Amino acid sequence: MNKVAAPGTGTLTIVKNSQPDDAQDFHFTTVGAGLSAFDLDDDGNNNPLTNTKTFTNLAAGANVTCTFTNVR
Ligand SMILES: [Ca+2]
Ligand SMILES: [Ca+2]
Repeated sequence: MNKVAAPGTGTLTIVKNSQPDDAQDFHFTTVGAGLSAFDLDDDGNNNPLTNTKTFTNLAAGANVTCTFTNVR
């Protein structure tokens, strides 16, 4: 089944690129319809976390905010 985004929607991708790569987890909080909190790390593998998060079908023109906290 093909999924086609509804007209007038957008996609947001957040990429965490730590220097150097590290297993540190970064917790992101969000403000905006269609978003929810998530965690990323950048240790070079996907287990269990990836370094990217994508939200789709976001309303056009909506303001969104993503904030991360470094707990180290
Ligand atoms: Ca990196
Ligand atoms: Ca990882």
